[in-house]
Amino acid sequence: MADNENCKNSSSRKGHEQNEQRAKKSFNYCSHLFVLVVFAVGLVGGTLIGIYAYHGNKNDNSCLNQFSNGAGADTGGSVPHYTQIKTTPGGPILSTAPRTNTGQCPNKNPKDNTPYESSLFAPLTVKEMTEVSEILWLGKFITTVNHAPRSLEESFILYMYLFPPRKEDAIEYLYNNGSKPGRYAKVHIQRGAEHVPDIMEYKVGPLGHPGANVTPLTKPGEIHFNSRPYDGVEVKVLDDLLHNDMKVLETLMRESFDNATFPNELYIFYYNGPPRMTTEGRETRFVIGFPALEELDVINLLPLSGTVHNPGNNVSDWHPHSYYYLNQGPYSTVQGLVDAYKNNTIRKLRLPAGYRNTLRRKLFPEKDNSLPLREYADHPGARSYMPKGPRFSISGTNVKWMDWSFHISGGQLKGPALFDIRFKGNRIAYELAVNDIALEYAMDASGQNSIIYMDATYGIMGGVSRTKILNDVDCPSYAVVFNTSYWDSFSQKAFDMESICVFEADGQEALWRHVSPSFAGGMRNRHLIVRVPVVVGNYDYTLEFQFYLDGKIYTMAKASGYIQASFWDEHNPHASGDKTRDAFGYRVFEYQTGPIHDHMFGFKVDMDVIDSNNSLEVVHWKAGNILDALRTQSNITQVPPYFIYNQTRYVEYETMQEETGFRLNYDHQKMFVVVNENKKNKWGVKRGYQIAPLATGAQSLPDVHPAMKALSFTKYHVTVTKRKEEEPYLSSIYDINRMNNPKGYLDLMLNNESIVNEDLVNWVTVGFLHVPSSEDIPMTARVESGFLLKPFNFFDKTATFDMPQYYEEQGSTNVEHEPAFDACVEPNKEY
Ligand SMILES: *[C@@H]1O[C@H](CO)[C@@H](O)[C@H](O)[C@H]1NC(C)=O
Ligand SMILES: *[C@@H]1O[C@H](CO)[C@@H](O)[C@H](O)[C@H]1NC(C)=O
Ligand SMILES: *[C@@H]1O[C@H](CO)[C@@H](O)[C@H](O)[C@H]1NC(C)=O
Ligand SMILES: *[C@@H]1O[C@H](CO)[C@@H](O)[C@H](O)[C@H]1NC(C)=O
Ligand SMILES: *[C@@H]1O[C@H](CO)[C@@H](O)[C@H](O)[C@H]1NC(C)=O
Ligand SMILES: *[C@@H]1O[C@H](CO)[C@@H](O)[C@H](O)[C@H]1NC(C)=O
Ligand SMILES: *[C@@H]1O[C@H](CO)[C@@H](O)[C@H](O)[C@H]1NC(C)=O
Ligand SMILES: *[C@@H]1O[C@H](CO)[C@@H](O)[C@H](O)[C@H]1NC(C)=O
Ligand SMILES: *[C@@H]1O[C@H](CO)[C@@H](O)[C@H](O)[C@H]1NC(C)=O
Ligand SMILES: [Cu+2]
Repeated sequence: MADNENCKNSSSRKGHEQNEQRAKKSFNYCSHLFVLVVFAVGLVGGTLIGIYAYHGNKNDNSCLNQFSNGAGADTGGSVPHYTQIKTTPGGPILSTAPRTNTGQCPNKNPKDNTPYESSLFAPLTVKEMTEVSEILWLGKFITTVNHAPRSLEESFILYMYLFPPRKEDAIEYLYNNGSKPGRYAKVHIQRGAEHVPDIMEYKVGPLGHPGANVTPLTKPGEIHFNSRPYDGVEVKVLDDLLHNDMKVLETLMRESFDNATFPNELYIFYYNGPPRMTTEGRETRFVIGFPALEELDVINLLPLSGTVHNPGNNVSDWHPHSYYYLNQGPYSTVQGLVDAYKNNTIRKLRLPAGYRNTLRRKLFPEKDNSLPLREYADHPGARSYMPKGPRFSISGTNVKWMDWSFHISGGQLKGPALFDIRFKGNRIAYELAVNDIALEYAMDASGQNSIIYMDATYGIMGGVSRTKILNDVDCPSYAVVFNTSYWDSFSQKAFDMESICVFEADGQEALWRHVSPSFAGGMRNRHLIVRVPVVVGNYDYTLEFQFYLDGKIYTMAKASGYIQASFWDEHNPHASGDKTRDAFGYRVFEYQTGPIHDHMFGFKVDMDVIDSNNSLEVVHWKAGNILDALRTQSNITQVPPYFIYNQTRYVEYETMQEETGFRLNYDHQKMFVVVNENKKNKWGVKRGYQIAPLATGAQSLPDVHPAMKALSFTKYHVTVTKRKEEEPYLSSIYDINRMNNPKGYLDLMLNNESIVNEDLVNWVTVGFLHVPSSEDIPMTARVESGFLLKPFNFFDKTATFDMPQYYEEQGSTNVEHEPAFDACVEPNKEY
């Protein structure tokens, strides 16, 4: 039973930690189960918040039935009750008597049993991925292994994900009774078995039918082998290659790093991208670190680094070089470094004895039992649940809620995507998709300076990244959880992981309100959330889409997790006098500098305002003198006398003629509105949706920086292009590894094509700058960025007045309320 799952004693999880002098005080995870519900205010329906009277003994480890009436229930004088509300005839009728019905709330699974594959845009399933791998192995002999590849001389599947149908075909099927497009996979093959190794991409399908086609999407040799992303197979080869050097370093490591040895107490971190500018070379930088927290611990990186020359797949050509120790080097061989170390010609580091054993206690995100508990912190906090069961429904991966509908999609590289977003019967967007997440670091550390990550290269939703929904942390326990699948190149198998949750959120604030002497009205801001918490190495990104009752869509990206640190060197010659900060960041922990970097989230926003025939209007927010303002519309020559000042704000409307990239600039503010010239609202105005970036940062590197082509999506906040099937994404997963000759970057799409009355895509990039501070240790607490899609003359009026709401006229019986509900107890999730 689920309850028992929750009753684990936290100490058992870390029972293996013998060397820690920490109080093994056990926490009872059950305490939130001993509850009694008291409804505070009865005005609300739909999802409501319950206030729980705490009734648990935190030292009591037994787990009683949450819902047993009487036994263990201490009413403490609190009887669940409603406050009375008045109703209009035909509206909800509530009795004035206190309610005593505290039975379990109705609970049904909003998700039916329709298989994912029957949804047009569903992410590929494990079954489909397995089918693809069998076709490529048995049917076509494109791969040379169907199990874990042991060398780079094999041809194997790197990644695969849904190849979405052509938009034209999908629209025909969805809107015009066209035939249903088949399901196809896009597959990336690392062809190490070829005479000249390369990467190939294929389209495979239709899946689920005999006789699927395998269509090459690239030409042999077109994608250079050296521009491939890192994967587990290569990392294993590199680990083996460096094994001898690590032995040579044993004394240096023991003396410097608190008696640590490789590979038990030290590990090699490789992902300090990019490998080099050109595809002719592949130079992989590595840094030694303590795996104190996890396999990929990037907080405890140490000042020992090197580079492996590793182009191609002939490993006997590979060799390490450019060793650095405390930024002293380069030494072309490990022996060179060891000699210099032994003859005391270089500066040395001595971490204090026992330091390593303190890391877990200091850096794991566990409750610090040396700190006193805050008042009432042992009581469960406020909660939301659904008194009459879910108001949304899910079939396959198609979701419906309150006149909204959309399809959940996505893939392992680019992450989550939504398709065919409709509100009140109108298409709003054809595709709303995460495309890439770029980070650029600056730090004073060998092996790590100028790191650039493009996370889609590693996989945002599978690949290097893994996901798991933390029940009641990421999403409320009543949320529906979706699995998505990813292809694991290391084992050549497909896996499922919990990655997406969908739920109605209790906004707990007004979406709109007004209170006057004669009436009071308001609407609670309930909204539907599709949330995807992914983990790309050290960072956790929560990507989410929020659907509002008035037609707004918020797309948000939130960051948390561990920062990537660089070693804080007490005697850093480049630091200021007090040594607690250098040109790239502050000291944030014992031996850690928090290096500055940014997080830039790139999205594809294929708006279809009613249909695909759209234009982009830019509303320029201006200020100037009265005549300038009026002359934008007429040939007036005299300032009309009623203007009391000479200066005014005004707006100028511009219909963008050609593909353009825009940067936000507070001195010249702009609003971006996608309009449909052929559709007008009741007032004759072109119907539209505004795209409002909620960015706090912008790319600051100049165009001459070597990464700025590959990363050109970070140069703009909004970029409008004509939609093309052959321009599906704003970046390429290979460009970071071929920066001198990138081939799939956003700037390439900007070739002055006309965008008036066309099918448009707006590429939206938002993000923030990160100067880590001590509060980023151990965990960065949520930082966020995003953008808003807002109806803009789309409706004739605010679109919420078909909903039950709160309205009351002074001295009148004209009273409206949200639907009534019976007091009930939050159910166990059964789905
Ligand atoms: C949809 O197409 C099918 C088969 O092509 C046809 O039988 C059916 O009548 C069509 N329905 C509508 C509403 O056009
Ligand atoms: C260092 O570790 C070794 C085992 O690898 C151990 O035998 C030795 O006692 C340790 N030295 C110190 C100073 O802790
Ligand atoms: C691999 O490289 C080594 C050393 O350069 C060379 O002797 C060998 O022939 C190469 N192997 C292949 C298959 O090219
Ligand atoms: C110390 O070793 C380094 C590296 O081998 C060498 O370049 C240097 O000359 C040596 N210095 C002395 C004083 O032996
Ligand atoms: C979802 O994925 C998890 C993790 O692999 C697995 O345990 C679970 O059975 C999957 N659920 C479904 C419905 O496939
Ligand atoms: C303003 O005057 C110019 C030339 O006199 C004329 O071509 C134009 O149509 C006028 N515009 C408006 C808005 O009246
Ligand atoms: C406003 O503009 C008028 C006409 O250009 C000018 O005569 C007057 O001095 C201005 N007033 C101020 C306060 O600048
Ligand atoms: C697009 O137009 C701009 C300005 O007219 C010009 O500088 C640029 O070269 C053009 N780009 C292409 C790809 O034609
Ligand atoms: C788009 O709208 C314009 C303006 O009404 C019209 O001329 C054009 O034919 C439309 N294009 C399509 C593809 O419907
Ligand atoms: Cu950060």
